Amino acid sequence: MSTPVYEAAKEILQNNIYEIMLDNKTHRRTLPSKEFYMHQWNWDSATHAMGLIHIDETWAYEEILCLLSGQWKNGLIPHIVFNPAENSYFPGPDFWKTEKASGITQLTSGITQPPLLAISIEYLYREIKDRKQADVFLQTVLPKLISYHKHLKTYRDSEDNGLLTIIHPWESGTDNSPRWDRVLETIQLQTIPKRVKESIRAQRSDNVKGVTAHRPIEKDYYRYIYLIDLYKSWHWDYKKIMSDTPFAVKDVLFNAIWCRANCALANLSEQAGDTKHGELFRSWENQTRNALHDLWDNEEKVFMTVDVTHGKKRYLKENTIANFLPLYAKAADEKQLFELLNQLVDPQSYWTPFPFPSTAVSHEKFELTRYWRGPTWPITNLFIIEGLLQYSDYPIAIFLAREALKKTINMIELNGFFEYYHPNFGKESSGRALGFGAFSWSAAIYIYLLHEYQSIKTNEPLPGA
Ligand code: 2M8
Repeated sequence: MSTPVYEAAKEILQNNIYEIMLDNKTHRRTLPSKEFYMHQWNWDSATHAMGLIHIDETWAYEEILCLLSGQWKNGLIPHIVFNPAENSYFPGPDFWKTEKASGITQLTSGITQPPLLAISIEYLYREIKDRKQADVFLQTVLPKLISYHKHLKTYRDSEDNGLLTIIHPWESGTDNSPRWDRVLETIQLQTIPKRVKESIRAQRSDNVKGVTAHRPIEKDYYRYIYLIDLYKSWHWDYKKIMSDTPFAVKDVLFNAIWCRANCALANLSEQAGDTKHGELFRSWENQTRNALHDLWDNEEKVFMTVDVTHGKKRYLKENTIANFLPLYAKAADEKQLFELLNQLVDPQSYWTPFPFPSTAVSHEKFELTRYWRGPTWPITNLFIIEGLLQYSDYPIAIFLAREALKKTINMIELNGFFEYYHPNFGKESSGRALGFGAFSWSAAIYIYLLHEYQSIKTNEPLPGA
């Protein structure tokens, strides 16, 4: 495959490679963007590898192995693995101070991100041409994936109801989504220590390097950093964090990925001849699918987020992009599917000129250009496309998957590889591409989509359909 845009995508990924020597080993990772994100992010890297596998297989394994080198002794795979020589990103390793708790030499954050990794690894395993190498790769990564999933299940679902709890908005990957507003509001700004506020004033730079109006607002940012400071003061003791955190939420997006990741891990375990783990992860997959299905609210027609902070059970009904993620986990029944499709094709909700906005356009909290409160993101488009393809018995779902694919590819080709995009170009023709540029996530997703769905340009059935 070689078109100028495809070559540009490869070039971005190549330019974003970052190498460090640690423990006498070279670690090669792909940064999200040199304009700001100078470290390795968990679910970005899981996605990068799905594009990299089509360029250079070794590079794809290295991306994953490098991420896994940040795995804590207790199984947690953190959301950032830091490059020690880079100090422009805030909050950096000095702020997180996770060294003692992690038990490893890599410097990392202390929270995780949507557990996309098993899904990515299953895809790599399928795509690797040298089958011997594929098995070596699987043997290396499988025990680490298993310990990550067991860690999440133990600490994040101790009640065993199938839904994991996230303890920071950043764990959802959709940082400032309106889903978090009502939980974050309970953290009084006056209770945030002065020194935390001072560090933010002195060091926050995303809103200076990027466009302030497109980034999370200050009040939210204070709470993000406060939560980190709090967990640090509890020495990253996850028992304490889970019982005392002021932010504990069962998120639909995170759990839909968890469901599908357990399916991937069950398949990988079976592939490796480990039927016991195969059965275990299959049971987790089914348990989460049923729990997601039951989060449906028939009045608002949304899958609800559950605030479980301090033992409460408060259902939140914000209509955001997370609402479509149960499709990705095949957790929606026929009635739910049709309700979701109605919203998807409604220009007042999600069918904007460049779909799918991260919050429904009709939502009072929708903001056209502010990060995860309105803009369109390639990663969530990918989930929606592949979610629709889960419903291949319904020609309308397949039709919409094809339309969504074309629109996503077109959006990237027209605007280049940016962090996120204006969902409704309208008059603002100068502001179509938003966030930081030369963005690896968008480049990798573009490459992945082109390879995975080559039939897009024809009318052949799509894979999975
Ligand atoms: C954004 O999140 C980081 C914090 O993790 C940030 O704003 O500094 C989110 O879009 C997240 O989903 C993404 O993984 C990360 C790197 O691209 O940036």
